[in-house]
Amino acid sequence: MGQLLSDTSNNEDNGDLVSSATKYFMEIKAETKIISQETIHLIEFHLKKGNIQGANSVINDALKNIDNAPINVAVTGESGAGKSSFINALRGVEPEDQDAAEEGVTETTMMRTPYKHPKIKTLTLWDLPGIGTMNFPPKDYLEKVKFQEYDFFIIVSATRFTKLELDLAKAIIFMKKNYYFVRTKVDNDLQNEKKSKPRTFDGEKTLQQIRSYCVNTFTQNNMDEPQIFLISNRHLSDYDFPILMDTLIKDLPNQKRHNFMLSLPNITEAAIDRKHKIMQQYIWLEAFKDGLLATVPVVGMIRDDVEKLKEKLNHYRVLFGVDDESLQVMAKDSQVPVEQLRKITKSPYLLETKKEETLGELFLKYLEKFASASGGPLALGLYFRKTFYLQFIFLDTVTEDAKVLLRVTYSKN
Ligand SMILES: Nc1nc2c(ncn2[C@@H]2O[C@H](COP(=O)(O)OP(=O)(O)OP(=O)(O)O)[C@@H](O)[C@H]2O)c(=O)[nH]1
Ligand SMILES: [Mg+2]
Repeated sequence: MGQLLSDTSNNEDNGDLVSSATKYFMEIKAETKIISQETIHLIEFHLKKGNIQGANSVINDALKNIDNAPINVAVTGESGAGKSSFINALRGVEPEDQDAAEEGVTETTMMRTPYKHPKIKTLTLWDLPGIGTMNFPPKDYLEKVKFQEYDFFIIVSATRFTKLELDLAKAIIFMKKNYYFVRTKVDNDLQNEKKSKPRTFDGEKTLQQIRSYCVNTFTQNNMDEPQIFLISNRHLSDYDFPILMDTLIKDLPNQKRHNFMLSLPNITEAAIDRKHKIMQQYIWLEAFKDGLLATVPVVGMIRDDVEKLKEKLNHYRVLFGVDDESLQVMAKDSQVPVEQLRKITKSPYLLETKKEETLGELFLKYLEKFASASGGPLALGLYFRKTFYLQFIFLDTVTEDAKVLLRVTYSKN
């Protein structure tokens, strides 16, 4: 984040703005960018021409698009394949939670059922009946389940994929949508194998066997071997679940990546870091947009800023799963007392002021500390307002908290 502070160019120098924007976007990997290359070019184009208003409105539209673009995920598969469990895993809810997708051994999925993500309102996961149970040819099945509404399809199986599911995949491609084959319950397979062959058991080999067994069906049906993701809905940080998430993010259109990434459970430190990076991009865009129009640097902090910052911090805590409610759930799952979890995190105390001190004063103190750690006092005339630096500080704090909590609770599982 050092580069954000070192740039103190004044607002009228468009050359600096252009190079700063270009440099920032260049450093972000293509597969994690939240705005498209065309949008980046458009911003640069306006800036080069000195059309500040134009650049500002392009960023404004891009941010609105990121906030509002609906994401719809279709999850299909035969009864008992693990659809509900997969949906619950993606929504970060436990089966016994009130609005969890019902998991069970009986066939509970007869029609498509939408499940909204509890934190990301634009994300809906759709539980679809398996193609085998519907008795329709693929094209009709896709029409019935309203295929055009989804961003992609997850085809789930706890055994091998059926010929009908392979045909479904072909039909999905024909409709210009993406599909992903997901083989669930590999934890069960590994356990069974271990029981039956305790001496010669080799986990990697078993996984390889499951994979080639699945792939066989494709070659037998003259289809190219697709990537098959072997997962366990009970152990998300293991096997191919993290790779599946990376693949989904990479394949999504830029503007949908931000919310999808934020929706994902904190299963690994890499996943948390990814959330951090994606949120940083968003704040950066907001700050940059704001800075384009700011003619006078805002020196102090107004009460409105303070209120908004409070809201932001709380929002980040929820998104990163380090808010009070999440801590309670985590405490219950990991059997670590909630007070202990609170004690090892920093974000719950960020807004605690000492006697007589206002939040505004406290925030300025954070800024001073932050600035001196980054090598020097914050220069006036930054085109990023101070409130944005505070958002970066908050973001860093919740990220660190999420990692600390992951380490503590993971070691207990
Ligand atoms: N060990 C293990 N069990 C799983 C996994 N995924 C699902 N299960 C269990 O398998 C059973 C069926 O899972 P569901 O998620 O209800 O399957 P479904 O596809 O929604 O089934 P229907 O609603 O009947 O269509 C439940 O008891 C789950 O707890 C997994 O990855 N590993
Ligand atoms: Mg179900």
